[in-house]
Amino acid sequence: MTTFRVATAASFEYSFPAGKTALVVIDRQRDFVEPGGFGASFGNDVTRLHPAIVPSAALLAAWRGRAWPIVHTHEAHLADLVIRKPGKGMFWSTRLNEILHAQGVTHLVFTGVTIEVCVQTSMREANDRGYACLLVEDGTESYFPEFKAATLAMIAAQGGIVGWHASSQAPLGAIQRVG
Ligand code: TIU
Repeated sequence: MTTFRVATAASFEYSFPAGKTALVVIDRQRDFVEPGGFGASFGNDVTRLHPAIVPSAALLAAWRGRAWPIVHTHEAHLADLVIRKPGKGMFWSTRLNEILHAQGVTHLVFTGVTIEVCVQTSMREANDRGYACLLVEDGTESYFPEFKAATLAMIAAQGGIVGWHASSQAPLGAIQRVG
């Protein structure tokens, strides 16, 4: 099995196996990135999330082109809270862990919004379940720049206590070099 190496990841090299690494796109929903939605209802500047869209799309194209696993989550709430991803983390009250295990997925590459809420919670849940996780720095965003900086710093601190982070060009470049 081909293994791709991301030498520039923080806080040390991350490597991921072809076909066993799922690309995760957390809650890339109009509710968070467009005027009139949930995010805007709190007075947030939704345009702050827009830079994450193109890098995330580039990774999606790479994963789709190779038929590798992709996870799109969708935050949705009904009165009974049983539907899709009802919480902040993608594993709580979903069948995702079973689905990933059935496909032999061991590594997760994270994009989506927002970094300090659903992305970070999902990555922490994944780390606790034994997945090796890379957060794509330019494929995720926050309404609050200081929260983005803090999240990136805290996940890679203490020897990568939650996982790794790198720019989208790092995994894309690794994939393109190997083919
Ligand atoms: N998907 C996600 O992060 N849900 C949120 O509610 N995020 C906020 O930043 N509010």
